[in-house]
Amino acid sequence: MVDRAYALFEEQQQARGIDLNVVKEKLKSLKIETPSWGYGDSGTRFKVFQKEGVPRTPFEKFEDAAQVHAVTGLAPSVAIHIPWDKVEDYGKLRSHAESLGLSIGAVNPNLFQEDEYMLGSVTNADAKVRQKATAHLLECVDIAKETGSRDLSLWFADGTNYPGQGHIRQRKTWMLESLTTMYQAMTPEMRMLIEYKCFEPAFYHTDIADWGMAYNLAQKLGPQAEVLVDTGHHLQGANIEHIVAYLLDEKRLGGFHFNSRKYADDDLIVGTVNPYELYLIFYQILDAARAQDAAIRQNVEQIAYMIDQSHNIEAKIPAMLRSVLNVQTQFAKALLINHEEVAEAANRNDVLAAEHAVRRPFEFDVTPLLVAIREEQGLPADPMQAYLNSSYGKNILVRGKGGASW
Ligand code: LRH
Ligand code: MN
Ligand code: MN
Repeated sequence: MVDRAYALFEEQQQARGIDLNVVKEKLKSLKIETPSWGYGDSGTRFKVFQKEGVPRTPFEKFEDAAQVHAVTGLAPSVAIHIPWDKVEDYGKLRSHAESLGLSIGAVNPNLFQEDEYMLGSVTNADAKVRQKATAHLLECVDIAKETGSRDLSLWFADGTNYPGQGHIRQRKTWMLESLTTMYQAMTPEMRMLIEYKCFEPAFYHTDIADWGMAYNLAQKLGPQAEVLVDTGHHLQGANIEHIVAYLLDEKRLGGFHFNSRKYADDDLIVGTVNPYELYLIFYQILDAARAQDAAIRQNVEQIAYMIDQSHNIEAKIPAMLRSVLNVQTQFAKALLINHEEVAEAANRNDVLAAEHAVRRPFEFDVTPLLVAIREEQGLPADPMQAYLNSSYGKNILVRGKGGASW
């Protein structure tokens, strides 16, 4: 049955000039990092619901993450957040991850949960607070050495609620000073990914509010600094795929924090609210993968695809499975775009034909393709069902309630 569906699908794609063997290889190379904090209890400012079976330690978070990778083959690394994932011995955490077939991914310093940071961390008017914040950034560089992580992923809650509360230009200088100290401590293999966010928790101004500010910092710091695009961190209507194309052309796209939103930084499961946006992001990436400039193509190869979600009402492991599978589905669809067809229509100034060439693959059902690659990789054809059929979700209930939370 499946074979017939695949044969039909292949015939349809061949007629459009798409070679499914190439598509399959690219699909198999997709890797998506999941966040340790996505396995713990998290929520909104109104309530964090405590779920039964939530990991109690960073070690247990990795055990849950291993389940996501086992049935999808898509999620071999896990990002950590310090101090949420603080442990005595990071070498031990690394060995634990490796014993589960995982690696430790991006190290995320946390400069937003201590009382001292209420009025800013690296941009605080108090020099002692700035020094403490910078020391934490340096501690995270050391942790990354122990965990074998390439990426240090930076997000600052720094900002103000009222005009005059802080001196915007002075704070910009302090931000650069602190990041420069951190940059100099990094090994040549490391990358600093600078994340921006338009607002929240600060509501008047945020020190790194948009991609342009992050890009400017990255340029000043040097080639190991790049921009991190969190899909939830833009004002309504922002054209994220345009930002992606622009940063790729500048060879400064470090990676993504994928999630979905309807209103603000809602941190919902990626691909649930606006799958077409995700598809169009992949369209720009795949277009850049065909660029003449080898440096742009190299940037595409280095993109870190990461999930950043807070599962409030959802069961954590199935929610994470849904996320990585949704990313895989949109990537698969985008791989079916015939770029020559798009270019040919655009060059003729045929607006409707160009739009059609981009949109059409989004409308295909890629299930036969996904089932085919999963079978070739020895993975379950339906990873979600395979997880739900396993006893893992029931077995972890012995952990009880009150596990890790942010
Ligand atoms: C901020 C953010 C950032 C944090 C994470 C928990 O909204 O996106 O990446 O590290 O959430
Ligand atoms: Mn994020
Ligand atoms: Mn966020």
